[in-house]
Amino acid sequence: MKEALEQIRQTASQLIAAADSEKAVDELRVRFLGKKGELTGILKQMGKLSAEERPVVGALANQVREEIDERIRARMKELANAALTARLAGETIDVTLPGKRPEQGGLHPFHLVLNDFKDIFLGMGFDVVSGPEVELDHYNFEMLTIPKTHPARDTQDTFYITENILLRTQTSGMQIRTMEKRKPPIRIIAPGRVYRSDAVDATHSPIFHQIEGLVVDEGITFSDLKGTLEVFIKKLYGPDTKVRFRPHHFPYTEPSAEMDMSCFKCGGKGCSMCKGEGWIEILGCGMVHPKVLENCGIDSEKYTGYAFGIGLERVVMMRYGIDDMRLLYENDLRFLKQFN
Ligand code: 2NM
Repeated sequence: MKEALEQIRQTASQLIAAADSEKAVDELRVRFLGKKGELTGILKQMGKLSAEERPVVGALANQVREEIDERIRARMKELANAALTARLAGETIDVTLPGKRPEQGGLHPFHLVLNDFKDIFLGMGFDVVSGPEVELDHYNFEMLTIPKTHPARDTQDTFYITENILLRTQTSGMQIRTMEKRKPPIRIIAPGRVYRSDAVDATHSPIFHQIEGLVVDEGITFSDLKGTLEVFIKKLYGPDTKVRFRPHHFPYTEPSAEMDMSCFKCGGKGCSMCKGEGWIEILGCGMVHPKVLENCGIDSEKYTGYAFGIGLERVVMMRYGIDDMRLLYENDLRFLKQFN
Protein backbone atom coordinates (compact mmCIF):
# COMPACT_ATOMS: atom_id res chain seq x y z
CA MET A 1 0.00 0.00 0.00
CA LYS A 2 2.90 2.31 0.77
CA GLU A 3 4.26 1.60 -2.69
CA ALA A 4 0.85 2.40 -4.21
CA LEU A 5 0.83 5.76 -2.36
CA GLU A 6 4.37 6.53 -3.50
CA GLN A 7 3.32 5.65 -7.04
CA ILE A 8 0.40 8.09 -6.82
CA ARG A 9 2.63 10.80 -5.41
CA GLN A 10 5.06 10.45 -8.32
CA THR A 11 2.51 10.14 -11.12
CA ALA A 12 0.52 13.08 -9.77
CA SER A 13 3.51 15.37 -9.45
CA GLN A 14 4.67 14.56 -12.99
CA LEU A 15 1.23 15.04 -14.53
CA ILE A 16 0.58 18.27 -12.61
CA ALA A 17 3.88 19.74 -13.70
CA ALA A 18 3.07 18.84 -17.32
CA ALA A 19 -0.56 20.09 -17.29
CA ASP A 20 -0.78 23.12 -19.58
CA SER A 21 -4.20 24.52 -18.78
CA GLU A 22 -6.27 25.26 -15.71
CA LYS A 23 -8.86 22.83 -17.05
CA ALA A 24 -6.26 20.04 -17.28
CA VAL A 25 -5.11 20.71 -13.70
CA ASP A 26 -8.70 20.58 -12.48
CA GLU A 27 -9.15 17.22 -14.17
CA LEU A 28 -6.10 15.94 -12.28
CA ARG A 29 -7.60 17.17 -9.00
CA VAL A 30 -10.69 15.07 -9.70
CA ARG A 31 -8.57 12.11 -10.75
CA PHE A 32 -6.36 12.08 -7.64
CA LEU A 33 -8.27 13.84 -4.86
CA GLY A 34 -11.95 13.51 -5.93
CA LYS A 35 -14.54 11.38 -4.12
CA LYS A 36 -13.97 8.59 -6.60
CA GLY A 37 -10.30 9.49 -7.03
CA GLU A 38 -7.21 7.29 -6.77
CA LEU A 39 -6.22 8.41 -3.28
CA THR A 40 -9.71 7.88 -1.91
CA GLY A 41 -9.60 4.43 -3.48
CA ILE A 42 -6.48 3.55 -1.47
CA LEU A 43 -7.89 4.95 1.79
CA LYS A 44 -11.02 2.80 1.38
CA GLN A 45 -8.80 -0.27 1.63
CA MET A 46 -7.25 0.83 4.97
CA GLY A 47 -9.63 -1.51 6.82
CA LYS A 48 -7.59 -4.44 5.60
CA LEU A 49 -4.46 -3.21 7.36
CA SER A 50 -3.25 -4.28 10.78
CA ALA A 51 -3.59 -1.97 13.81
CA GLU A 52 0.15 -1.16 13.67
CA GLU A 53 0.24 -0.43 9.98
CA ARG A 54 -2.94 1.68 9.85
CA PRO A 55 -1.62 4.94 11.51
CA VAL A 56 1.62 4.77 9.48
CA VAL A 57 -0.17 4.35 6.16
CA GLY A 58 -2.80 6.92 7.26
CA ALA A 59 -0.12 9.51 7.99
CA LEU A 60 1.55 8.82 4.65
CA ALA A 61 -1.77 9.11 2.80
CA ASN A 62 -2.41 12.51 4.40
CA GLN A 63 1.07 13.62 3.51
CA VAL A 64 0.56 12.57 -0.12
CA ARG A 65 -2.88 14.30 -0.23
CA GLU A 66 -1.44 17.54 1.12
CA GLU A 67 1.48 17.41 -1.28
CA ILE A 68 -0.76 16.84 -4.33
CA ASP A 69 -3.15 19.55 -3.17
CA GLU A 70 -0.25 21.98 -2.75
CA ARG A 71 1.15 21.14 -6.21
CA ILE A 72 -2.26 21.64 -7.79
CA ARG A 73 -2.69 25.08 -6.18
CA ALA A 74 0.79 26.17 -7.19
CA ARG A 75 0.32 24.99 -10.78
CA MET A 76 -3.07 26.73 -10.98
CA LYS A 77 -1.47 29.97 -9.84
CA GLU A 78 1.37 29.59 -12.33
CA LEU A 79 -1.04 29.04 -15.22
CA ALA A 80 -3.25 31.98 -14.16
CA ASN A 81 -0.21 34.27 -14.03
CA ALA A 82 0.97 33.10 -17.44
CA ALA A 83 -2.51 33.74 -18.89
CA LEU A 84 -2.55 37.26 -17.41
CA THR A 85 0.93 38.03 -18.74
CA ALA A 86 -0.08 36.84 -22.20
CA ARG A 87 -3.26 38.95 -22.11
CA LEU A 88 -1.41 42.08 -21.01
CA ALA A 89 1.14 41.59 -23.77
CA GLY A 90 -1.68 41.33 -26.32
CA GLU A 91 -3.37 44.47 -25.04
CA THR A 92 -0.31 46.67 -25.07
CA ILE A 93 -1.10 50.20 -26.30
CA ASP A 94 1.42 51.90 -28.56
CA VAL A 95 1.37 55.41 -27.18
CA THR A 96 3.54 56.63 -30.05
CA LEU A 97 0.77 56.03 -32.63
CA PRO A 98 -0.79 59.26 -33.95
CA GLY A 99 -4.15 60.11 -32.29
CA LYS A 100 -7.49 60.86 -33.95
CA ARG A 101 -7.90 64.62 -34.20
CA PRO A 102 -11.30 65.66 -32.78
CA GLU A 103 -13.60 67.35 -35.33
CA GLN A 104 -13.72 71.05 -34.58
CA GLY A 105 -16.66 73.27 -35.40
CA GLY A 106 -16.34 76.79 -36.71
CA LEU A 107 -18.35 79.93 -37.24
CA HIS A 108 -20.94 80.07 -40.02
CA PRO A 109 -20.16 82.79 -42.60
CA PHE A 110 -23.20 84.67 -41.24
CA HIS A 111 -21.46 84.95 -37.89
CA LEU A 112 -18.11 85.91 -39.38
CA VAL A 113 -19.76 88.90 -41.07
CA LEU A 114 -22.09 89.66 -38.14
CA ASN A 115 -19.10 89.76 -35.80
CA ASP A 116 -17.47 92.36 -38.07
CA PHE A 117 -20.68 94.42 -38.04
CA LYS A 118 -20.85 94.23 -34.26
CA ASP A 119 -17.18 95.16 -33.82
CA ILE A 120 -17.58 98.22 -36.05
CA PHE A 121 -20.75 99.50 -34.37
CA LEU A 122 -19.63 98.66 -30.82
CA GLY A 123 -16.51 100.70 -31.64
CA MET A 124 -18.75 103.66 -32.50
CA GLY A 125 -20.64 103.45 -29.20
CA PHE A 126 -23.65 101.38 -30.26
CA ASP A 127 -25.28 98.64 -28.11
CA VAL A 128 -26.47 95.34 -29.59
CA VAL A 129 -30.09 94.46 -28.73
CA SER A 130 -32.18 91.41 -29.56
CA GLY A 131 -35.76 90.34 -29.12
CA PRO A 132 -38.57 88.01 -30.20
CA GLU A 133 -38.98 86.63 -33.73
CA VAL A 134 -42.64 86.00 -32.99
CA GLU A 135 -43.82 89.59 -32.78
CA LEU A 136 -46.97 91.61 -32.23
CA ASP A 137 -48.50 93.40 -35.21
CA HIS A 138 -48.35 96.42 -32.90
CA TYR A 139 -44.52 96.43 -32.80
CA ASN A 140 -43.85 95.18 -36.30
CA PHE A 141 -46.23 97.57 -38.09
CA GLU A 142 -48.53 99.85 -36.12
CA MET A 143 -45.91 101.74 -34.12
CA LEU A 144 -43.97 102.28 -37.36
CA THR A 145 -46.97 104.01 -38.90
CA ILE A 146 -47.36 101.31 -41.50
CA PRO A 147 -51.03 101.64 -42.39
CA LYS A 148 -53.30 98.61 -42.61
CA THR A 149 -53.49 99.20 -46.36
CA HIS A 150 -49.70 99.23 -46.90
CA PRO A 151 -48.49 96.51 -49.31
CA ALA A 152 -45.93 95.34 -46.71
CA ARG A 153 -48.86 94.10 -44.61
CA ASP A 154 -50.23 92.01 -47.42
CA THR A 155 -50.55 88.40 -46.25
CA GLN A 156 -48.52 87.51 -49.33
CA ASP A 157 -45.49 89.05 -47.60
CA THR A 158 -46.18 88.47 -43.91
CA PHE A 159 -46.55 85.19 -42.06
CA TYR A 160 -49.45 85.80 -39.69
CA ILE A 161 -49.93 83.47 -36.72
CA THR A 162 -53.12 85.14 -35.50
CA GLU A 163 -54.69 88.46 -36.47
CA ASN A 164 -52.32 90.29 -34.10
CA ILE A 165 -49.31 87.97 -33.93
CA LEU A 166 -46.85 87.40 -36.78
CA LEU A 167 -43.29 86.42 -37.64
CA ARG A 168 -41.38 89.70 -37.71
CA THR A 169 -40.66 91.04 -41.20
CA GLN A 170 -37.95 93.37 -39.84
CA THR A 171 -36.30 93.86 -36.45
CA SER A 172 -37.88 97.30 -35.94
CA GLY A 173 -39.89 96.00 -32.97
CA MET A 174 -36.64 96.14 -31.03
CA GLN A 175 -35.99 99.75 -31.98
CA ILE A 176 -39.52 100.61 -30.81
CA ARG A 177 -39.12 98.73 -27.52
CA THR A 178 -35.77 100.42 -26.92
CA MET A 179 -37.26 103.88 -27.54
CA GLU A 180 -40.14 103.06 -25.15
CA LYS A 181 -37.72 101.94 -22.41
CA ARG A 182 -34.65 104.18 -22.70
CA LYS A 183 -34.21 107.91 -22.78
CA PRO A 184 -32.03 109.47 -25.51
CA PRO A 185 -29.17 109.32 -26.32
CA ILE A 186 -29.94 105.98 -27.96
CA ARG A 187 -27.45 104.17 -30.18
CA ILE A 188 -28.32 100.55 -30.97
CA ILE A 189 -28.11 97.91 -33.62
CA ALA A 190 -30.62 95.04 -33.72
CA PRO A 191 -29.43 92.06 -35.75
CA GLY A 192 -31.71 89.10 -36.26
CA ARG A 193 -33.67 86.62 -38.30
CA VAL A 194 -36.68 87.99 -40.17
CA TYR A 195 -39.43 86.34 -42.21
CA ARG A 196 -41.21 87.14 -45.45
CA SER A 197 -43.35 84.89 -47.58
CA ASP A 198 -40.98 84.67 -50.56
CA ALA A 199 -40.38 81.75 -52.91
CA VAL A 200 -36.93 80.20 -52.52
CA ASP A 201 -34.39 80.84 -55.27
CA ALA A 202 -30.70 81.77 -55.59
CA THR A 203 -31.31 85.24 -54.12
CA HIS A 204 -34.48 84.83 -52.00
CA SER A 205 -35.36 82.97 -48.84
CA PRO A 206 -38.45 83.27 -46.62
CA ILE A 207 -36.08 83.42 -43.64
CA PHE A 208 -33.24 85.89 -43.85
CA HIS A 209 -31.19 88.20 -41.64
CA GLN A 210 -31.28 91.91 -41.15
CA ILE A 211 -29.31 94.36 -39.09
CA GLU A 212 -31.15 97.53 -38.27
CA GLY A 213 -29.67 100.51 -36.48
CA LEU A 214 -31.12 103.46 -34.62
CA VAL A 215 -29.66 106.68 -33.23
CA VAL A 216 -31.79 109.19 -31.32
CA ASP A 217 -30.49 112.31 -29.57
CA GLU A 218 -30.75 116.08 -29.58
CA GLY A 219 -29.53 117.60 -32.82
CA ILE A 220 -29.13 114.40 -34.86
CA THR A 221 -29.21 115.26 -38.58
CA PHE A 222 -29.03 113.55 -41.94
CA SER A 223 -25.30 114.44 -41.94
CA ASP A 224 -24.81 112.20 -38.90
CA LEU A 225 -26.54 109.39 -40.78
CA LYS A 226 -24.35 109.90 -43.88
CA GLY A 227 -21.11 110.20 -41.93
CA THR A 228 -21.75 107.17 -39.71
CA LEU A 229 -22.83 104.88 -42.55
CA GLU A 230 -19.91 105.98 -44.74
CA VAL A 231 -17.46 105.16 -41.94
CA PHE A 232 -19.20 101.82 -41.43
CA ILE A 233 -18.90 100.82 -45.11
CA LYS A 234 -15.26 101.95 -45.28
CA LYS A 235 -14.44 99.83 -42.24
CA LEU A 236 -16.22 96.87 -43.81
CA TYR A 237 -14.92 97.17 -47.41
CA GLY A 238 -11.81 99.34 -47.14
CA PRO A 239 -10.98 103.08 -47.06
CA ASP A 240 -11.23 103.60 -50.84
CA THR A 241 -14.91 102.63 -50.93
CA LYS A 242 -17.22 105.48 -51.97
CA VAL A 243 -20.88 105.88 -51.06
CA ARG A 244 -23.83 107.75 -52.55
CA PHE A 245 -27.37 108.32 -51.33
CA ARG A 246 -30.49 108.18 -53.52
CA PRO A 247 -33.93 109.38 -52.43
CA HIS A 248 -36.26 106.54 -51.49
CA HIS A 249 -39.41 105.94 -49.47
CA PHE A 250 -40.07 104.08 -46.22
CA PRO A 251 -43.25 104.69 -44.22
CA TYR A 252 -41.32 105.17 -40.94
CA THR A 253 -38.57 107.56 -42.07
CA GLU A 254 -38.70 111.03 -43.64
CA PRO A 255 -36.64 111.78 -45.61
CA SER A 256 -35.65 108.27 -46.67
CA ALA A 257 -32.75 107.10 -48.82
CA GLU A 258 -30.96 104.11 -50.22
CA MET A 259 -27.21 104.01 -49.96
CA ASP A 260 -25.01 102.59 -52.74
CA MET A 261 -21.34 101.73 -52.42
CA SER A 262 -18.76 101.75 -55.20
CA CYS A 263 -18.35 98.23 -56.57
CA PHE A 264 -15.77 96.39 -54.44
CA LYS A 265 -14.76 94.30 -57.45
CA CYS A 266 -14.13 96.90 -60.19
CA GLY A 267 -13.82 99.98 -57.97
CA GLY A 268 -16.54 101.80 -59.94
CA LYS A 269 -15.56 101.16 -63.56
CA GLY A 270 -18.39 98.70 -64.14
CA CYS A 271 -18.19 94.90 -64.20
CA SER A 272 -20.37 91.78 -64.03
CA MET A 273 -20.71 92.10 -60.22
CA CYS A 274 -22.31 95.57 -60.43
CA LYS A 275 -23.92 94.89 -63.82
CA GLY A 276 -21.86 97.67 -65.41
CA GLU A 277 -23.17 100.27 -62.95
CA GLY A 278 -20.06 100.76 -60.84
CA TRP A 279 -22.40 100.98 -57.80
CA ILE A 280 -24.01 98.36 -55.58
CA GLU A 281 -27.14 99.03 -53.51
CA ILE A 282 -26.27 98.17 -49.91
CA LEU A 283 -28.80 99.54 -47.40
CA GLY A 284 -31.92 101.60 -46.69
CA CYS A 285 -32.01 104.47 -44.24
CA GLY A 286 -33.67 107.71 -43.22
CA MET A 287 -34.56 110.16 -40.47
CA VAL A 288 -37.00 108.54 -38.03
CA HIS A 289 -40.49 109.93 -38.69
CA PRO A 290 -41.58 112.28 -35.88
CA LYS A 291 -44.76 110.23 -35.48
CA VAL A 292 -42.68 107.12 -34.69
CA LEU A 293 -40.77 109.05 -32.01
CA GLU A 294 -44.01 110.40 -30.53
CA ASN A 295 -45.56 106.88 -30.55
CA CYS A 296 -42.70 105.84 -28.26
CA GLY A 297 -43.10 108.84 -25.92
CA ILE A 298 -40.10 110.76 -27.28
CA ASP A 299 -40.53 114.51 -27.75
CA SER A 300 -40.01 115.02 -31.50
CA GLU A 301 -39.53 118.78 -31.00
CA LYS A 302 -36.49 118.12 -28.82
CA TYR A 303 -35.10 114.93 -30.33
CA THR A 304 -34.39 113.64 -33.82
CA GLY A 305 -32.99 110.34 -34.98
CA TYR A 306 -31.91 108.27 -37.91
CA ALA A 307 -32.36 104.58 -38.67
CA PHE A 308 -31.06 102.11 -41.23
CA GLY A 309 -31.51 98.52 -42.28
CA ILE A 310 -29.04 96.25 -44.05
CA GLY A 311 -29.51 92.67 -45.22
CA LEU A 312 -26.84 90.26 -44.05
CA GLU A 313 -27.20 87.65 -46.81
CA ARG A 314 -26.11 89.92 -49.65
CA VAL A 315 -23.05 91.15 -47.74
CA VAL A 316 -22.00 87.56 -46.95
CA MET A 317 -22.54 86.44 -50.55
CA MET A 318 -20.55 89.35 -51.97
CA ARG A 319 -17.69 88.93 -49.53
CA TYR A 320 -17.19 85.22 -50.20
CA GLY A 321 -18.31 85.11 -53.83
CA ILE A 322 -21.32 82.87 -53.07
CA ASP A 323 -23.76 82.83 -55.99
CA ASP A 324 -26.62 80.86 -54.42
CA MET A 325 -28.21 81.87 -51.10
CA ARG A 326 -29.42 78.32 -50.47
CA LEU A 327 -25.84 77.26 -49.71
CA LEU A 328 -26.01 79.42 -46.58
CA TYR A 329 -28.93 77.44 -45.11
CA GLU A 330 -28.21 73.87 -46.15
CA ASN A 331 -25.40 73.31 -43.61
CA ASP A 332 -23.44 71.06 -45.96
CA LEU A 333 -20.14 70.53 -44.14
CA ARG A 334 -18.22 70.56 -47.44
CA PHE A 335 -19.44 74.15 -47.86
CA LEU A 336 -19.09 75.27 -44.24
CA LYS A 337 -15.54 73.90 -43.80
CA GLN A 338 -14.25 76.38 -46.36
CA PHE A 339 -14.72 79.26 -43.93
CA ASN A 340 -12.62 78.01 -41.01
C1 2NM B 1 -34.75 100.28 -42.82
C2 2NM B 1 -34.65 101.46 -43.56
C3 2NM B 1 -34.94 102.67 -42.96
C4 2NM B 1 -35.86 101.56 -39.51
C5 2NM B 1 -36.60 102.51 -38.89
C6 2NM B 1 -36.75 102.11 -37.60
C7 2NM B 1 -37.45 102.77 -36.51
F1 2NM B 1 -37.96 101.88 -35.69
F2 2NM B 1 -36.61 103.51 -35.81
F3 2NM B 1 -38.39 103.55 -36.98
N1 2NM B 1 -36.11 100.94 -37.46
N2 2NM B 1 -35.56 100.61 -38.67
C8 2NM B 1 -35.42 101.53 -40.91
C9 2NM B 1 -35.32 102.70 -41.63
C10 2NM B 1 -35.14 100.33 -41.51
O1 2NM B 1 -34.52 99.05 -43.35
C11 2NM B 1 -34.25 98.91 -44.69
